[in-house]
Amino acid sequence: MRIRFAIVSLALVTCGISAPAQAAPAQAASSFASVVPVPVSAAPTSGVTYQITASTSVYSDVPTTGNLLAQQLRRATGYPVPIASTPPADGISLRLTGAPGGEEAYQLDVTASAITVSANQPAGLFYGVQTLRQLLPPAADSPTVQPGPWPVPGGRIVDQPRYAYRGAMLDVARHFFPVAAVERYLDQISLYKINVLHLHLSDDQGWRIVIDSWPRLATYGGSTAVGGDPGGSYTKAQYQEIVAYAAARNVTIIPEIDMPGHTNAALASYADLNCDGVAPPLYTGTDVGFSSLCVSKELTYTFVDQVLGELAAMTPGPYLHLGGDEASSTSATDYRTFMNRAQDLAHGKTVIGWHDIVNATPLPATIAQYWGTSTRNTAVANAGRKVIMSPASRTYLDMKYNRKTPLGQTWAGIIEVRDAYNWNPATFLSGLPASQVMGVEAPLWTETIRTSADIEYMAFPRLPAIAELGWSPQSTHDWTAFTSRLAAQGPRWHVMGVNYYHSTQISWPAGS
Ligand code: IFG
Repeated sequence: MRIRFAIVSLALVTCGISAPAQAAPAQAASSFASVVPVPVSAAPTSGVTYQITASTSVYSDVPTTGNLLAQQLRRATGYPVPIASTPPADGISLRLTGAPGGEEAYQLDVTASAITVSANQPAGLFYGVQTLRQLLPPAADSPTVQPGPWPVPGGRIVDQPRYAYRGAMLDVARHFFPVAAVERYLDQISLYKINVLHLHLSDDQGWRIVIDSWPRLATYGGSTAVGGDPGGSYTKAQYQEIVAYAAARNVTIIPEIDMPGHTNAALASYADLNCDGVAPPLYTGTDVGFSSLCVSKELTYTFVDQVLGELAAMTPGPYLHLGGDEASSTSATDYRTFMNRAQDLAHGKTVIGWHDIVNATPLPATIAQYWGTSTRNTAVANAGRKVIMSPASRTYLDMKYNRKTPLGQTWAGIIEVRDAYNWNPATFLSGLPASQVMGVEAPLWTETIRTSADIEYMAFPRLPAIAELGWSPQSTHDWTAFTSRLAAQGPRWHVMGVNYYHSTQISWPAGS
């Protein structure tokens, strides 16, 4: 439709007739039925609407969250939206006065005269605001001033998450993404109540974080990328900026240094790290499983200890991810020896490993991240530990949507939106007790992904599907209902400039 319109416009313009201005998408009024992830309970009050106006102010018991909301509203409405020093009778109040549930629970009340978000902890307040954002017209997410009106439908929402761990992973090793691109992704995933961003910081093709005691890791190991594309790495200050930006959006950063495999960038940077003392060349291909740290050298453990020490010191979150996947060039015995020692070098952090780690002797608190394609893996099911569910056949955002998708891979299957949505994290892995499922995570590997537009094309609309599986009760799981909630996100993504894939499984509103 849009292409035909463009051609007609071009024809009109070339013969001197000015084309009619393209109508902006009509102010798609949002409703309680369009919130993703779907809330535990949502009771609209028919006929009641709160209007955000030039006199609307914001009060917040948590200044960061109040400021984020006020800044967004100022940007889109052009109204002053001042920060009030006490809860305004006719404005928006974010209060730590309690809500049914835990630290991420919230209650949102919208009446004709005021909006109140109440929660037990700052996290819940942030999530109540994300829901409020989705009740506003999509234009409220515009980076530039839009005409109103700015109605918020009246009613009450009481909500809390199913799982505490609701993650996205970005592989910044195969291709490097600057701070601004990571922050853009943080803006997008936190709107859907994702609370973890796992950064895959090292691999065969690149090392992406400065380590003072091993400087060549970043300067040399970070100098390239897949296909010889530009490299890059984060200074410690830049990493801290990402951590702070994430924290303001209630996202915990989990850094991953993959080991003992996926280590060519480190081995290329320091000859002494190699068993034979010879540094391999930098690698810009996309093979996996060909590299291994030298398990028999004591220097290897000094390296791991110092790298993890510096990483832990700049990571306020409770987790370090040690990778452990695809160690095809490490013998089973060496793998056990190495992973068992590496887990003791996590400097007080809880270790997460790809589920291959169950082949070593994981510490009791060590968490396994399941990335298999199968619903059967007895070693993981019987491991007696917390599991993060990232089945590649459902959650790997680098899988193509269909055979024609220009980006991505197909080894774990073709994943359309319905495939990403239609599974249950609690029962996917047969034999795994539901109580051991800690949550879900959607990894985006970047062998074929180079830009924010590429990230968005692969992550949207499938990441919101994973976000709903992580947040909403299993009882609300319904593909048909989800498709209409997801369709309502299209106009918002259009306004935000999110380069999303217009899946043919969804009836996207015109102009979105
Ligand atoms: N598997 C590898 C990743 C990446 C991926 C691409 C894991 C845990 C294939 N390991 O997934 O490094 O190459 O889809």
